Amino acid sequence: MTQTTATGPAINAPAYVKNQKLIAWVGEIAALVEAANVYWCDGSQEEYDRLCAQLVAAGTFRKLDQAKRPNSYLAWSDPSDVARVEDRTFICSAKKEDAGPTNNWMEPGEMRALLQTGDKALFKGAMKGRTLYVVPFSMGPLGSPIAHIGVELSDSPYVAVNMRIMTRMGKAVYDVLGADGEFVPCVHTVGAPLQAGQKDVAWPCNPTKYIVHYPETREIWSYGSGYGGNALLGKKCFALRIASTMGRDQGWLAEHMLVLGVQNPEGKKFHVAAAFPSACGKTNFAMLIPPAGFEGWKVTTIGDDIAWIKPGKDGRLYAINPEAGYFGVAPGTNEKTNPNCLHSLDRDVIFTNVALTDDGDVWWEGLTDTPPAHLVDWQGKDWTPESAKQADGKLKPAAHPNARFTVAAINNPVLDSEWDNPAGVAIDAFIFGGRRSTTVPLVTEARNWVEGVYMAATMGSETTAAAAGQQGIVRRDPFAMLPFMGYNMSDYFQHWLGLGKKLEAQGAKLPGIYCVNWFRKGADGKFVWPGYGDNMRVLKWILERAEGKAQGTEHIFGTSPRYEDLTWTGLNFSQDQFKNVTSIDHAAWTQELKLHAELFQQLAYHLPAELTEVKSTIEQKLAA
Ligand code: SAT
Ligand code: MN
Repeated sequence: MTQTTATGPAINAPAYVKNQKLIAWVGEIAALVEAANVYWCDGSQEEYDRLCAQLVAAGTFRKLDQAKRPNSYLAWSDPSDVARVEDRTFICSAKKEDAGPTNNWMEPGEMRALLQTGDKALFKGAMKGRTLYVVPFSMGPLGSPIAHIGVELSDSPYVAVNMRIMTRMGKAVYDVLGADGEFVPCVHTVGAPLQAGQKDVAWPCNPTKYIVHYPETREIWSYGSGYGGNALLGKKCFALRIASTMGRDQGWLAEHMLVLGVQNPEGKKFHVAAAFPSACGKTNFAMLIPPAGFEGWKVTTIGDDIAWIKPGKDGRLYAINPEAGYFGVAPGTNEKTNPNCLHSLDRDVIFTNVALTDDGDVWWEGLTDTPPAHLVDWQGKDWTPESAKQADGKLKPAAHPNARFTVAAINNPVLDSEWDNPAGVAIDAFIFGGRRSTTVPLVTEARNWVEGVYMAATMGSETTAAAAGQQGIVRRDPFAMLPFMGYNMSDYFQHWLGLGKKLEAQGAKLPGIYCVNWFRKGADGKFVWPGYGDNMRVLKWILERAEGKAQGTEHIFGTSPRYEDLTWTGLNFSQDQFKNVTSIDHAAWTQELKLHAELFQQLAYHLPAELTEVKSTIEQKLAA
């Protein structure tokens, strides 16, 4: 079938695409962006290989050594396009209050003028000289009642191949979509039109960037960036920002959570969903290897970043991982910190912004204790330990701190057998964790759902390289959702409270809520808690609590284990060190509560009264 539009290229929709709304929309966008041609992705291996070869020819990809790293590629981005751009991310709801004080907002008509309809609208002619790729994808197992479909139109073949790894992408999506199925339309351009005869660059992008969401019409428009969550629109844009609004309307949750399975030595299986801000080790936790002394325990991965959670008929909460791959942080990943992850990366990987070794393989900070004698860094420059030495004696990183790998979930040696189950897995516990060098203890159990929601709502974290901007300052990051909330944060708190109340009224036993902090530092500035596999000690306590087995001690805002309540086999960790990571300093908490008050002031509009009540109770206990 050949369709043409007044101004656009031939659409040439394949015969298996039956959805007229989709075809019409592709025609409309192709005309707007003046794409040179339209290519419909089928998601096949042949297509993947062909697009990767095309990216190699264009200089975007370098094929890594076939023996060392089979079927793997390395991309280096433009140095200005290395992370999510939170200050360029917009929630364009009709009313400003519905985006809330934590989001950038613009009136939808005004934004549309800027992007689509105005004289100088950014998307007008944005794909000149480029191919528009039609990328159909399912977030969640194809046809699952929890899954949803999206279609991304992008002028980036890098996006097309990454989407094939990160989502269920390809032809089969059209079978689910049928003639009149619903999909979330996602439009993406790198914002670098090519004039006739103009030579392309390896990583086209634009200094002007817009990551835009229209929650009411469930649309995503992304301009100017080719990197990660800015461009792979199924991930943060759809699976969190748009999906969170769908969840609010339909009674479910879209969360920035990993999901893991844990089997105890008796063979009993549990499922845990855990929220941490970006680049706080979610992938490590999701692939944890229990330490010595935990024989018979087994941790398996359902997801490493995002969970969609729906109440089941039995009143329990069921989670799926809407993604099909991992877009994880490479630096710091090694044989000790995360061997499962390292082995996931043995083959079939797209690396972005790591360093290249002389033998055609990859390297990043932390992969080995001693760096190779020579590398080509992520900016394509020669790198040696001598030439990289900076004034402070530290080495200039060869890989960007936010360098990433894209790899299919099926590469994970500890992938959970239920990871693809359309029904999802029943959650036994929720964990929330920030990166805090002081104040917040190793682990605390909330005494009830409302106090758990309070803990999650007031979570703080020191910022990381996952977002452009200053690093290491503490910011409040409610539910680790601050950069990913699609609507008003206080309404979201209410949604959590309301869901809990509804399920409790049905007689359901809600999952326990826990707050953890792996990142307390000692006087020497070093982390006190060993983290990684040893987090199993905390996880075991949490699961035993959930079963009503383990003991703890109640304090001002919850229950924490005493030294004797954790299993210490195989680890030398003194009572003093334990005190260091669990002590609750009244002065620090008085200060912390002031910060909670500041947050609540910011979120005052629609802030649930239950949360202010929890805060007062903690304040009274602190004062007593
Ligand atoms: O949004 S990205 O996927 O680029 C990175 C992150 O914040 O996890
Ligand atoms: Mn994330």
